[in-house]
Order: sequence, then C-alpha cells, then structure tokens
Amino acid sequence: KGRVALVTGASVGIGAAVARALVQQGMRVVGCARSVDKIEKLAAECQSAGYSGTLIPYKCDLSNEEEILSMFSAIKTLHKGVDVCINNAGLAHNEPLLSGKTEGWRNMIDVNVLALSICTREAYKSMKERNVDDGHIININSMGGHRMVPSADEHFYCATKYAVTALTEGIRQELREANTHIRATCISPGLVETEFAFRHHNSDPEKAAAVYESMKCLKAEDIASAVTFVLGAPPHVQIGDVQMRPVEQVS
Ligand code: NJP
Repeated sequence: KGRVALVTGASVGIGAAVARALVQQGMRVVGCARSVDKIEKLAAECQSAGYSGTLIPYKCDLSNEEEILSMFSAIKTLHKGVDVCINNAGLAHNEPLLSGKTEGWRNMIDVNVLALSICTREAYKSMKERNVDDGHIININSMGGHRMVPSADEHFYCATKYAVTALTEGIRQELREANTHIRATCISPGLVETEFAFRHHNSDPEKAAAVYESMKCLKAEDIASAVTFVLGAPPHVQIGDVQMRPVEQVS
C-alpha cells in the first residue's frame, strides 16, 4: 500500500489486469505503453470503482532507451522513485527462423529483452538511492522460456523468453551479492486469453482464434493474482518462478 509500482505494457491484456489489481490494493501505479489513451481509460475506470490507489498513465515506446530513461526521470521527479517493477510488455512475431524477418527479431529483442533489462537496472538504481530494501522486480516470462523444444514458428520468441529466465536468475544472484533484500521473480504463463496471438504481425487471425478456442485459457486476471501473491509473500520468502498453464495445456 502506498508503494510505487511501474507496470510496463499496461494498456491491454496481462499488464492492464496487473495494473488494476495493484491500484485496487492501494498502490501508486505508473502504467506505460505506446497506447496511452487505453491506460487513461483504465485509470478512469479504477477511479470510478473507488480503488484506493491510483493509476498514472505514461506514454513510452519501450524499444527506445531514451524514452525509458525519460520515464524513470519523470517518476523520480513526480513520485520519488520505483519500489516495484513489473516487466510485462512483450511481443511475438511468429515465423520460421529460416525465412523470418530481421525487423521482427530486433523488435522482440528490443522489448522482451533489452527494455526488461534497462527497466530493471533503472528500477534497482532508484531503489538503491532511496535505501528501499523491500523492492521487487517481477518479469512476465512464458512457458516458452522453459520448454526445451519450442513450438513451430516460435523459436525466436522462445529464445527471448529463455533470456528472461536467465536474466531473472542473474538479477536474483546480483541482488544477493549486493546484500539487499530486493527480490526478483518471474511468472511464466502458458496460454492466456489476451490480444497477444492476434497481435503477431505475421499470424493468421483464424489461426490465432483457433489457438484460443482449442482450450480453456488462463485469464489475464489469473496472472494478476499471481503477481499479488508474489508481492504479498513474507519478506524472507523468495519466489523464483511461478509456472502457470491452463489445465488442458500439455507443454
Ligand atoms: O500481450 P498483449 P499479453 N513499447 O499483446 C505492450 C507474455 N505472455 O498481455 O504499446 C511499449 O495483450 C503493449 O502496449 P502498446 C508476453 O510475452 C503472454 O498477453 O500499447 N509497450 C501491450 O500493453 C508478454 O511479455 C501469453 O501496444 C509495448 C503489451 O505490451 C506478457 O505476457 C503467453 C511495446 C502487450 O499486450 C504480456 O502479454 C505467454 C513497446 N514497443 C507469455 N510493445 C499469452 N497471452 O498467451 C508492446 O507464455 N508493448
């Protein structure tokens, strides 16, 4: 309660559900994405619902480091700093490796890996300069970041999520070496019903719809519950990874 959380990719899907849940719990949430109008709408909804926290919309293209750094400096000026950083923004361009486009790969690296790393570094800096010892970095990973054999056309996306698995563990070790109690966790969902599959630039909408119709998917709110569970764990408990799949999902 009263803590400042940054949620990246808060305009729709999992990020919007996480932002809403944290505002409901009384946090001051800076929600960022490119479609800031959608976050403004969500902020108004949270206010009319009478939630005790607030949602502060911030327009940021996470593939641009300058924009990320300006956002952290605005958060410092307006809200003193970040106590919780939820690296949620992510995307997939699903196409075969042998014929995929470099632009799509670069976009996935920029958002799924680099933006997550930059936000983590800046959030840690902010926590350290204010002696925040109970901060938390939560990375929204994927079951694809653990699967030994990625599904067809998802190889590059899974590679970026393998990076999230390695980075979260690396962050946890560095935090320990820095002798802080700031924690790092990743949450790894299987299929979640959001616009995600429909947003893959190269995916066929019918194929995307079929994916979601094939089983009873997780809801964005299920992932938000995992985030509030992780944040609510007693200070001595380190939750490394929460893997969540729909019951019907095999791998
Ligand atoms: O995705 P979606 P989800 N700069 O497409 C933002 C992982 N995951 O909520 O900028 C700033 O509905 C985008 O905002 P906008 C997945 O890998 C999902 O399902 O306005 N923001 C939007 O808010 C990802 O890490 C599933 O377009 C940028 C958000 O990202 C996380 O869950 C399964 C941006 C994407 O919303 C959230 O996914 C799984 C940029 N350059 C893992 N680019 C699943 N849904 O099935 C994108 O295993 N965003």
